[in-house]
Amino acid sequence: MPANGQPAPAPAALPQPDWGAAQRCFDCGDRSVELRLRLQHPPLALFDGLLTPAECAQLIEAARPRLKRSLTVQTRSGGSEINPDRTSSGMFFGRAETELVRRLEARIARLLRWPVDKGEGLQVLHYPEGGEYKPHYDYFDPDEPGTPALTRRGGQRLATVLIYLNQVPRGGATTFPDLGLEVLPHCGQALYFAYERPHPSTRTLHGSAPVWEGEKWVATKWLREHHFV
Ligand code: PD2
Ligand code: ZN
Repeated sequence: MPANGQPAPAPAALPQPDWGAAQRCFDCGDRSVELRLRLQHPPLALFDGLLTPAECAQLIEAARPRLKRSLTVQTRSGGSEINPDRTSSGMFFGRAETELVRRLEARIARLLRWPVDKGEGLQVLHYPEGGEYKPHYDYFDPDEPGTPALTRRGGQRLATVLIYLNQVPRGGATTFPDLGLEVLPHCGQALYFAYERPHPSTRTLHGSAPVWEGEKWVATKWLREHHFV
């Protein structure tokens, strides 16, 4: 809640698919994805086939040599820090850094009707056995002193797209404690959810459950209010 006690206003629009035609398949430009699950509050959907298995493998191999222990946003300063709640490694691609990244960004932009330039660079995460990410919100908390520094580059985060790059034999689900929902990683599937204001009432608390067997690879795309530099 901002200092005046009023909740942050909802943005005029959110990244979201066109639900109007109640269709099963959604056009992403060079391919289409199939809707598997949809929730209305929060806006959340699981799509099959955003990436092919070969594209998932290609993204993993491009990311692998650049992985570093994941940091999280330091909410006080707007910087970043190692966080024991997040035991993964990760890396960021620049926007359109490779042909595959550019294709994936174009698919997400078409599916969610949100311009590519309002997206952060794609992040790829690797969780080894035992790796997890404790529940958190992806938006920047308006009450934290570091938030103005974080939102200067493109405003608030409005939506998250998680793209699963492999199958995990046991564990590694994306969990939503307030919804009682667990999504098991499935290669090429994309989980989308949006938050109309930076507030827990959006019920978008989510985390990555510990990997019990094998490893987990996932890509994250965050969509912003404004042009992200
Ligand atoms: O890897 C996941 O399932 C996951 C869960 C929660 C990723 C993120 N958050 C994230 O990258 O913010
Ligand atoms: Zn998250």
